Amino acid sequence: MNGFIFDLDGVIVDTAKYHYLAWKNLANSIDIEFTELQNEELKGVSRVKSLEKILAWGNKTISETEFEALMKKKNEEYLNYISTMTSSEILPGVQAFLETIKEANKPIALGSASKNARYILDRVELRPYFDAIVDGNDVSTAKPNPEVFIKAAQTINCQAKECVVFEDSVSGIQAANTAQMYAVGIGEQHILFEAQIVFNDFKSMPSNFITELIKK
Ligand code: B16
Ligand code: MG
Repeated sequence: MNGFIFDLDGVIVDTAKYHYLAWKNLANSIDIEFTELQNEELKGVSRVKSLEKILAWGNKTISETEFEALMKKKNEEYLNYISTMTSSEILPGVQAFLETIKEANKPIALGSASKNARYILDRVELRPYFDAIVDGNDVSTAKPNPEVFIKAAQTINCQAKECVVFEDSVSGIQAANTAQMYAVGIGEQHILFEAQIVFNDFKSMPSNFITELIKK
């Protein structure tokens, strides 16, 4: 593989827990129940689409102005949670894996739906590893549309078929598959079964898998 593309939330850092808290508080403030299971469905989904889904679950219709105000409120609370993040929140094995790719001189890109991606990478001090960052500010369509990964591959001058994508969400795996990239799921096999291969985390990736992936 010649290009290594990483999703952010759920792959590099576990920000899903902060998204969950912020969405739950917001949903409850407008009398909508919000469960951890529903939060699963928001993984990889853009901020706008997430709020649309929550409102649909709660059978609520609101004005455009209210919608904008709720989006702003959710992000302010989320930013508050992530403002204290440090490198201790990098998921197991991620930094060592990034080091190995760097040593192999392969380009690394970020392909995230989040508009806060750059800020988070700075907080956890991983920004220097990335040759390209494509996030929610750079795309007009959300995963499962492959736009974010196609742009990331173009930015690092790699053919789609030479790229591997690391993803924790079903929509992200589908996006990678549509882009004809090699999709590696980070999470649970029964959820991410559409990926070519699934690992619980980077620490459980056998070293021969990594070596083969670099040579592939
Ligand atoms: P923000 P990823 C996604 O990031 C999250 O998984 C998803 O839960 C979130 O709603 C989305 O980013 C937008 O995030 O509100 O920060 O713009 O997994 O694609 O890195
Ligand atoms: Mg994710």
